[in-house]
Amino acid sequence: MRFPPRHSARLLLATLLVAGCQSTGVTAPVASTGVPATQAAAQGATQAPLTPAVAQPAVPFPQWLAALRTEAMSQGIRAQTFDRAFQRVQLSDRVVELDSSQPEFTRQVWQYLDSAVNEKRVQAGREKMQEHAALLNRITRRTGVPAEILTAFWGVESDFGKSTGNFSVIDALTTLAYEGRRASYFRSELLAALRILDSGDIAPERMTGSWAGAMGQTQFMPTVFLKNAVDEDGDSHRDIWNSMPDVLASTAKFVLANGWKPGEPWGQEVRLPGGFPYDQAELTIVKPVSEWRRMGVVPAGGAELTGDAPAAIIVLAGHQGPAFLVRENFRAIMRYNPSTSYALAVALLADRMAGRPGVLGSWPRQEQALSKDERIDLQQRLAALGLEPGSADGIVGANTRNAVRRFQGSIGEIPDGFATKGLLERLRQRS
Ligand SMILES: [Ca+2]
Repeated sequence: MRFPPRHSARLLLATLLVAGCQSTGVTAPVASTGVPATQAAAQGATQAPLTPAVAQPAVPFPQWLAALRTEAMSQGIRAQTFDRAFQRVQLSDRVVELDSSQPEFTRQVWQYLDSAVNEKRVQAGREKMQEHAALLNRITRRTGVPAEILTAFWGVESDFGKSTGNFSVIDALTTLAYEGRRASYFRSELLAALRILDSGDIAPERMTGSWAGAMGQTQFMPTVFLKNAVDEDGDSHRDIWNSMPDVLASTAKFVLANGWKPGEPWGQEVRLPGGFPYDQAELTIVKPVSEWRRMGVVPAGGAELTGDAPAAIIVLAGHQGPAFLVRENFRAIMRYNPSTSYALAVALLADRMAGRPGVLGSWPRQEQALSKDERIDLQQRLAALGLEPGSADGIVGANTRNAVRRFQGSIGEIPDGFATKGLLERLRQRS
């Protein structure tokens, strides 16, 4: 079984900024408020010293803008559209600051889930599902994406439209394309934003989003918008800022494009047997459900796993925390935002809104997150012992987790790969 990589809703910047969120499950990259991951990561960094922007613009801004205009014209964007969009363009110091800051501390997964999937949001989500029941039913009948999944994306992305970001998308993308660290990526997004303006979907002054250009209630980047935004209410505008039919139908289209399989669950919480081989608990290790069943994995709240679908087991906070069996639809959620914590938030919020139970296991809440310096120290000490944690970048990914497992195994601990303060202490005593 393979889960092919696809284009994700937002830039990989999110992944880079938030300490290895891609598959670590150790950190929680997205803000509770539904602020996009990119913005959230930077917000978490307000205590950290800011480093200067990496890229220094090579050409003066007017010259750069003239070249962009030529390029836009050559792509068929109308001069009128371009000139109106840039009439009042302003480079944003705040955007540069957010782009160049690195979070010093990341939240533990349960801290993130406490805010992303709390009782208040579950209740708000249930009310939204009732309010938009007819619309959701229509989209679900057509696409096969469950109403609670669509509503959960809406809740986690923008807190049901309350938190969509107030940056001018043109200002933000222009700043990042001109002097950001990933200029060519943002230049493409800026040109895509101009195509959206050219098609008349939204006026430039109403095109708002996060500091990184994630737009509207779905937090689509402009290239994602061009492929997936839908005019569901038939007014000839794809309006993910103000039209609920457009917001939910666009979400459904994107979720389907990301590989959502109608009729299948995202997965479920499970209990692992004593002696479970924790080196198998990685998103990349996929086995049929029947194989996990043979290994003694059982549903957290039920009797026996059923079926034969391909699935992985993930353990986001070590053997003391809950475990989840995740199927292909979990990967589809991750293509919206490549983070296990994010995907779990969407999945659990959907479950709760649909009346299914939340997490039954308990998180090891006494464990404090490692700081960036501590994560680097951990990696350097693992490397010194020849345990191959990968580069000492402070990002706890699969390599670091595997090195932690080797160290845990060597001192007789359960090799769950969870990097705790206690583990770092034991490592320090040995090196
Ligand atoms: Ca519309």
